[in-house]
Amino acid sequence: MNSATGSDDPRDYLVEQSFENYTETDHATWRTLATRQREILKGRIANQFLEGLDRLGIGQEGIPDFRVMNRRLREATGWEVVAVPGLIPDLAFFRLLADRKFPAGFWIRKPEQIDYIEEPDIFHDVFGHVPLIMQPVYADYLEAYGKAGLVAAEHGALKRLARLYWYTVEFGLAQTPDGLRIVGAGIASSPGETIFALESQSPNRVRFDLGRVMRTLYRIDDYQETYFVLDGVEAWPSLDLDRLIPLWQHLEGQDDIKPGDLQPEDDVLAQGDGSYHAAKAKSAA
Ligand code: HBI
Ligand code: FE
Repeated sequence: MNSATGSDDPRDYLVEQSFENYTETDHATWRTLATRQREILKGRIANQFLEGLDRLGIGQEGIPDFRVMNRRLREATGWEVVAVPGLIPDLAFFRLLADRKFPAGFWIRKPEQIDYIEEPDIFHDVFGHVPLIMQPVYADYLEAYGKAGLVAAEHGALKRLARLYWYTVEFGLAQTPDGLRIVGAGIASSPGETIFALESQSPNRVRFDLGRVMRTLYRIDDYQETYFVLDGVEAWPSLDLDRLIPLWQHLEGQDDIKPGDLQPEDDVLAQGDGSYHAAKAKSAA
């Protein structure tokens, strides 16, 4: 993620959602996206995510009003969503999470950008991220992530935290009794990646390991070459600082791992054939 640079004080970025200012076109864009995603996510997303959507009342009616949604969220886990204009600097982001506040872009993509946007909008941030924050274990993980981020900044370990977020919160998969399921918001808000992450022969699917993930580079421009798989929808890694600080020290001597590379110690659930990215590289050459 290319985060913004600027003040580390989250208050400098908070804005009103200004719910009244959305146009009928904006609500229609939300409905199109939400209807399509709900359909495609059936049997592919963790049940807890669908439950979260229902309990939040995030549906096909249109863009959710944060004032209404936050009442349900506060009641469930003590979290709330706050509106921001876009990406904010890492430290401001961590401070909000540590305080159980999730920053969400308030704007929605234009109809002509329906399938691809560069910066996260309200559909990605709210539809993709907020349903799981209704789950106490996930809510605790995100708070711990924010707190760990503040410490990482003092240990030169910000890139470790960014990779962890990427491969869990954004692009995580989880093993469940019903099979492999999506838990990452970046996947859950993208129809193409919903199918690709679970069904394509191309990417690797590797059992989650905290140190391994913190060494792994990621791509922000396309589908992932490797997905990491948690042992369950509630099996978010523990982020105790007593464990993280020695881990970061240990990782300092180790090379980064390229997005598509496998390691001898990996627990490989499915080795990808890399065909998707190979074809793209060829057509670009
Ligand atoms: N800002 N609004 C917003 N949303 C994010 O997901 C976000 C951010 N700033 C920084 C950031 N993510 C990541 O780079 C951190 O997890 C490291
Ligand atoms: Fe996101």
